[in-house]
Amino acid sequence: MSKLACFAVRGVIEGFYGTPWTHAERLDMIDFLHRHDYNAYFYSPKDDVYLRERWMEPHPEAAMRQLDELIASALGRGMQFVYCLSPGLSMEYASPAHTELLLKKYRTMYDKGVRYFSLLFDDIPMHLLHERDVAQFAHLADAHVQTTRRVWESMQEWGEPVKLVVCPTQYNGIGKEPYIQHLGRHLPEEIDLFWTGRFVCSPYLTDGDAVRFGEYTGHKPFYWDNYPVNDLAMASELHIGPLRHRDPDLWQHAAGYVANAMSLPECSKIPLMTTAAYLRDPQGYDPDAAWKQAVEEVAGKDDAEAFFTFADNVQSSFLCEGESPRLLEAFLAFRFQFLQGDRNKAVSELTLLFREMEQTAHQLLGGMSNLKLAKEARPWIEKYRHWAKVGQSAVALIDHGTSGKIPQAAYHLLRLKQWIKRTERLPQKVCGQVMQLFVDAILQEVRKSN
Ligand code: 14T
Repeated sequence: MSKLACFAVRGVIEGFYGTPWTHAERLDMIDFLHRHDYNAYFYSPKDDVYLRERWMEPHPEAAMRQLDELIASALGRGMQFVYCLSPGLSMEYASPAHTELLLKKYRTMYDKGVRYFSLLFDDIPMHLLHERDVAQFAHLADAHVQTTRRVWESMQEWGEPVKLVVCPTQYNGIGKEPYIQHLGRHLPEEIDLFWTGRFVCSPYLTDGDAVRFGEYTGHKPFYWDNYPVNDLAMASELHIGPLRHRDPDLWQHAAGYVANAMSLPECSKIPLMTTAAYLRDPQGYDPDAAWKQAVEEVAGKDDAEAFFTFADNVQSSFLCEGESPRLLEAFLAFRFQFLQGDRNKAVSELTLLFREMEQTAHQLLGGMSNLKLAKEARPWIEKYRHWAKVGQSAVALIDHGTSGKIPQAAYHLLRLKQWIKRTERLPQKVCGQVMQLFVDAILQEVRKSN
């Protein structure tokens, strides 16, 4: 591992909305992260109420025992366990009592050996909510500066050195917005600031943006990369494609990097392995090569090929616009063959392709060696199987419809419509627009010939 060309902090954050990982999943993930050269796990599930809504209250005893185990597991591997609190929904920044409560929660973790903390102000209103805060602070950034400074100063008195990273309320943009400039310029340099780049989910993370952020805030950005997370409006997408478009020089201008994962931990491992490859060697990173390797490791040797065939149709996200490249190529070849060349050959090749697609789906649904991966990906594989059925009916339709076999064509048209209806009921995004385009083209061709 080229230790020099590297992000100092390389982490994964459990920072999504939705079902948090189970304790067993977390332990497994910490081990996975360690094996892939990550050095930090950020504990911040949005749905652990004791981190957000009920941030003032101590974790229940059972949860505390599990936290003990997670901390031991991370520290035992030489990794950081980062304890994150999100008090912004209810905290009165002007209240010394609230600041004390916040510090008490951090201190409990400090006493357990945690030395890395995060204070999150994301996803709250951009203005002050409490009357006393409005009276005491010039604006939200002012309140966040004062609170953070107080927390930081108290932590300094605890003895051992600690790290603190803050998530600003405005965590994306160009880095010169008034809120983030004020926050950055009034916080000590040692405190890091999270930044998701230009957007919440940024298609590109560039060194130019990182440098600008640094110039205007006085802090190198700590990248919070919202990939592979698939919560909220992205829930129908399964983000198993490789990390893309992160500048090879980003690490030089960044304080750290953390990937926000999906609530599906086993599926997350595929993109997270590609991210590990990027973090290990940003210059030499090859997304497609890393992806292939990741699928081989996570799906296992026996299922890798089938899973990869499937995954080729489940890569679209804000990182990657194109979908189903191999399928699309096959359609284009089919159209050419069908119109200009050997019609029968065109039909039989595409029939075979859709049969293989169905077989692939069956293999994955029937018995993958990685049961957990199979279970998590199941709804998307089901959708894939449905598209295979749509494809088979569509090819049968065009075959009969353009050769004058009207009764057979009518039968396959009916079947096609049934399968389309069933397929449309499944919300999972698979094959993007590619299958729809294909079906539309077929229907048009059949109409033409009648
Ligand atoms: F803290 C931030 F950097 C951040 O990204 N916060 C949340 C994050 O926890 C969530 O998983 C992620 C992806 O959906 O985006 C942020 O949450 C949002 C962002 C929005 F713009 C939730 C709703 C939004 F409209």
